[in-house]
Amino acid sequence: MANRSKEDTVLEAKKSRVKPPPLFKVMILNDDYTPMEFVVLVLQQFFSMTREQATQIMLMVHREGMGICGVYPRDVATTKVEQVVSFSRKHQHPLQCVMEET
Ligand code: TYC
Repeated sequence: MANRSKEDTVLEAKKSRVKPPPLFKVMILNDDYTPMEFVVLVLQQFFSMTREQATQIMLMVHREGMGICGVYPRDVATTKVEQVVSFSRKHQHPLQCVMEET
């Protein structure tokens, strides 16, 4: 090996033994009390949606009962849920936000 040229070396692909990190869906749930405008604001503020996207998702959740706001690694999803719940309680709205592994 000491005097073998670099061109003779074959690099074989090695199977990775690590799984990709799990991803989590962050979802909001419908309720009868949180104002539609507040939900639109939350989606714009915490999920970087345009007003149009946020309005579409809010109306979908209003009709269907729940909807996905985004998909993230565990720590990011956890932070989103905490931010939405804390902001909603601060404004005295019961909006629920949960996460679930994909
Ligand atoms: N259903 C609420 C209303 O009629 C609006 C709403 C939409 C609340 C989506 C929560 O996740 C929600 N004011």
